[in-house]
Amino acid sequence: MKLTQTVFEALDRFRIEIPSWGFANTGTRFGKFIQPAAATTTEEKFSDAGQVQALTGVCPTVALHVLWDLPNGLADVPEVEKLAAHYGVRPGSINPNLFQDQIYKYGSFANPDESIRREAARHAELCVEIAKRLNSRDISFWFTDGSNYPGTANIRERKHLFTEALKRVHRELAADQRMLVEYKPFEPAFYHTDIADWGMALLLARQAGPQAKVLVDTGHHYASQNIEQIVAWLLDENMLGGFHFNDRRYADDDLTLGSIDPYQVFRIFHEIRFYEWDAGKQADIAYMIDQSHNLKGKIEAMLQTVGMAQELFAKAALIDYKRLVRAQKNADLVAAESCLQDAFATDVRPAVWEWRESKGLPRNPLEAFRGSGYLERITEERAARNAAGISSYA
Ligand code: AFD
Ligand code: MN
Ligand code: MN
Repeated sequence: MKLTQTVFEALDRFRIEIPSWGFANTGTRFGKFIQPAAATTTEEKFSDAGQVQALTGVCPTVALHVLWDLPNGLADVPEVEKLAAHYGVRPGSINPNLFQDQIYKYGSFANPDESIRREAARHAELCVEIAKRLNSRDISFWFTDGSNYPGTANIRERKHLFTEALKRVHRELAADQRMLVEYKPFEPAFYHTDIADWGMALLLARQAGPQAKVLVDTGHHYASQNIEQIVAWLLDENMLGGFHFNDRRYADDDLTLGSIDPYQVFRIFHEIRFYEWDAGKQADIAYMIDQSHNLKGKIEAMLQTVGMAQELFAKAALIDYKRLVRAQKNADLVAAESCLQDAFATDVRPAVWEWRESKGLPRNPLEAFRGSGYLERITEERAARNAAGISSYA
């Protein structure tokens, strides 16, 4: 009973945001494999996100990418509001696009050309305004700014440009909004990336203002980095805004969560639960997915990730912190470690299935999706557009 009750309590509070771009055709720099059922319009993305929400009940918001989902900016807001109401999933974080236009070849906020920096600032302000109109709390910034060769950039000057630009964005925020600063060590810049690690993001967010926080994308770390240690530090500094969840073997591979290293995700959830146990309050963190699949079916991969996230979050909820703290204080290493390993080894799936049934949801969302006929229908509807290479992703 205790296990079921603990899992129920954990799942009752766990929500995770899905990315619109996770339903569109994407690829690597070596090409795209077009999927006939991929979403090619904002409406199709809302429709697919609506399916994931209807089948899981824990994805009430969909992250939007401004250029891809609102190509006409504010003029698209009424349409997005209509789609959200129709498909039962609300707009979530707003993602500026400061990396795709040709003008950003040498950067956005840190571009040597002042007129391009101004253009980037204008886009950022537009994104804040779109977020206001859509009642989105978070504007989530990721920058490709950096350089490809030594000696081609003044790293300190670029740091100052980012400080000024992020301060300017912060001044536009409404009182209940946040700006999330995402870091990434490399790609597409190959020599230096201006916001390359959690320390740089922390400093810039701090300088921008009190409503700026750090966003941790689990794929944005070197292979050996201890991500949960970064999470613990940011939590302790009250600077963790949220996550972009995905998995990776080598780089920012955007694989389905837990497909490579589920124990790492569990350890991240442990640090959050441990903080909450100590603080006696729930961490105000945005759990978001940032994945896109070239080979797996888009909706199936999203359902896999949501289910995995629920299971790992439920496992972390089983950790006995009283026992853990006692063992830590006594330097009883095996006992302390066992607190985590016992929880991780527990099969929470029956309790998760029960929780879903108690909410009137399918025990197995993936199976329910496969039996729904939705995939066959959208394949029929979208195959021609996908074959013609129509996409609102690129
Ligand atoms: C890419 C980037 C980054 C960003 C995402 C959405 O690596 O993670 O958050 O696109 O713009 O994955
Ligand atoms: Mn990301
Ligand atoms: Mn990424």
